[in-house]
Amino acid sequence: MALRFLCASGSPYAWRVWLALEHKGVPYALEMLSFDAGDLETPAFTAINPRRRVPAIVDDGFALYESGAILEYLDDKWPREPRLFSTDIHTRVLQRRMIQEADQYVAEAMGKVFNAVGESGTANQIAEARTAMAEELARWEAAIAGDFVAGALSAADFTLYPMLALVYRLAERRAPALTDGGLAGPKLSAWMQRMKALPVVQKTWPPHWR
Ligand SMILES: N[C@@H](CCC(=O)N[C@@H](CS)C(=O)NCC(=O)O)C(=O)O
Repeated sequence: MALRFLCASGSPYAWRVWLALEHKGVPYALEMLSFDAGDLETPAFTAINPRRRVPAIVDDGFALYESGAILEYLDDKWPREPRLFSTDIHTRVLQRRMIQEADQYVAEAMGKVFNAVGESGTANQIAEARTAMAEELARWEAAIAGDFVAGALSAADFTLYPMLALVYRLAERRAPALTDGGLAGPKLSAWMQRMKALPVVQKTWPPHWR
């Protein structure tokens, strides 16, 4: 039976797993859930993830949530190429570090963006969110050395890209001031273009963004 992938359109955490599944060519059955329809509140879903969040997978009866853990599981269970994590220890640990940095620091700045573009968001909050995100992205700008964030295309790229794509989409639709004057530097902007052009990214583009 194909692995069940429980996803929701636009979730950067779910998109990370979707990219990983496609990249590795793992057969999966996509179950697109709806936040608005209450799909994450059903007993069937909470039995899989009591935290009521996407993504989650069920592989041969084994249920797993938390996108970072799911990526590790996919690479361990299907260790063939292409890999999500490098076989070189130093590159691999850099990829893991970057994932932790994205989940902590980029996510924190992303939360500020979310609050700022919400119903009760103010111009001041938008300016503060922009500063926080720009400061964070400057670190990534300094860190990028090649075509991808750490070595070959990896779990680290699949983690960071959906977060930044979401920030840019929110800016475009709700608060252009967020990206005024350019939020990302030239290397990170070029990386975003490279990521967007990848067939896996095009294939998994959030359905409601199309
Ligand atoms: N740390 C979790 C975060 C997952 C998460 O926050 N998912 C959000 C969507 S982006 C969610 O399902 N939220 C539930 C809701 O909004 O009702 C992971 O990496 O999987």
